[in-house]
Amino acid sequence: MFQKILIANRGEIALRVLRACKELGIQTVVVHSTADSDAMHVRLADESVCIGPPPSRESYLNIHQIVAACEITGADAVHPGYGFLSENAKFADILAAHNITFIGPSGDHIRIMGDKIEAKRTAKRLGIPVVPGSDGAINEDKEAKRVAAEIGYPVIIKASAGGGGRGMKVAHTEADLEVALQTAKSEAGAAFGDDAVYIEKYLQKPRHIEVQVFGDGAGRGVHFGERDCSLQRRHQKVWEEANSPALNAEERSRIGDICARAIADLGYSGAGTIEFLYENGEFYFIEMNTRLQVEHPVTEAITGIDLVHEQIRVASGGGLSVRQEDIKFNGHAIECRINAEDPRTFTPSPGTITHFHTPGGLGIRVDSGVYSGYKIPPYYDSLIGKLIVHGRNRVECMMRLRRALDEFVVDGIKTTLPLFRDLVGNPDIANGDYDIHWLEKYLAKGE
Ligand code: MV4
Repeated sequence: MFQKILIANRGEIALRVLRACKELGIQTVVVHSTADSDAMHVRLADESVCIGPPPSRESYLNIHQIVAACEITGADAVHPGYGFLSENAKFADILAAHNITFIGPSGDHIRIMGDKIEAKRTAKRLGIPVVPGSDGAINEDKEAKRVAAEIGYPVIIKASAGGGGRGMKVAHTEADLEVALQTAKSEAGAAFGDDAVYIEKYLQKPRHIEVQVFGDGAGRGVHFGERDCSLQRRHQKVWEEANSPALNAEERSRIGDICARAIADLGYSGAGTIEFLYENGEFYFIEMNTRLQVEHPVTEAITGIDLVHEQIRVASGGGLSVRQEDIKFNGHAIECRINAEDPRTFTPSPGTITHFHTPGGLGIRVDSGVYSGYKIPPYYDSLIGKLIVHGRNRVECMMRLRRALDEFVVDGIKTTLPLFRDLVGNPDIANGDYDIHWLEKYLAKGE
């Protein structure tokens, strides 16, 4: 087991990882920018190293500073959290070259999944169902027209270096295709320095369902069920739940088993998420994330398994603590992302939190690094906390969520709490009847 882990992140996820380290008796080091000196995780860590000024590029993304902090403190592993360097293959490789363990998959696995064309090719080879479309990159209008005619319109053109919704163009008819292809290519070239694009059938009303997987790096793979992350705005998830209200147990274990087998065959190590669009009873792979995700607590709630403990165990060579048959799904969980934003426009609202009171009681978890009197710096994302509620079934979970939202107090700044208070009273949400466009339509109506 590791002696000392360096946490290369900030905010609620830095605290989340710190808690797991403490439970496992592992010493902790956090690195932070000058804007985060007052952060809770900095206070709670055994050691902290200030690695630079507020801009992420000069601190949380500064590989040399982080490696230096490992050397100075004698950390033997790094947990990257999510965002920042968590899916940076070069970072994983550099740590390996310094004999420091990256708590995550190999640089090569990160690289494969970062290239969305290669990721899709790999998924297909491993028996994962993918969205119909081109087999590789598309360069010529003629090629694009041939593929589009074959799969049928509408089609979507995506950047291979994109992901997470960046660099996509929809073509509804052949007349739209040339412009869509050229725009997609030039935008991809400008944004990512790589203009490779591919084509897929455009699914019009899918849900976003993702499967939590884990590999031990030695040929074993398991799945921890799925999360439904359809409720989003501009590709920012707002509300996530497990299980998906759209799936039955048979569909869950069918797609889960396919994913677990694929992860085993790939020799993948650590936590991963295989993302699907789900429409008319079919799953279509779109991307794989090679990190722990923001919404992992809903999976922890329904499985009772600490996924950060598992990440640390696997990275240290101790293997997974569970076999597939040990993983049972119990009840229902919902996560609300509490952002320091206007609840309607989502404009960031940094500033001082004058009063912070979190709900409690059975089935309630709040992951947050903020406290009364804390000043939210304006340099980073606006997530200030996550409310995760568990119940024996979805109805109980929703009742408990409504009560927890009533108890939650965040004064001094605007937050997304009022949006969630509206959503828990909405009949579509109560019925679990929503797709990836539901929230944006709801917000546009201004209900
Ligand atoms: C799609 C799609 C429809 N059809 N692909 C957006 C994020 C990126 N991970 C993939 N995305 C989409 N890919 C096909 N073939 C619609 C989306 C999409 C979306 C996906 C998941 C969650 C929210 C979304 C919002 C808009 C579009």
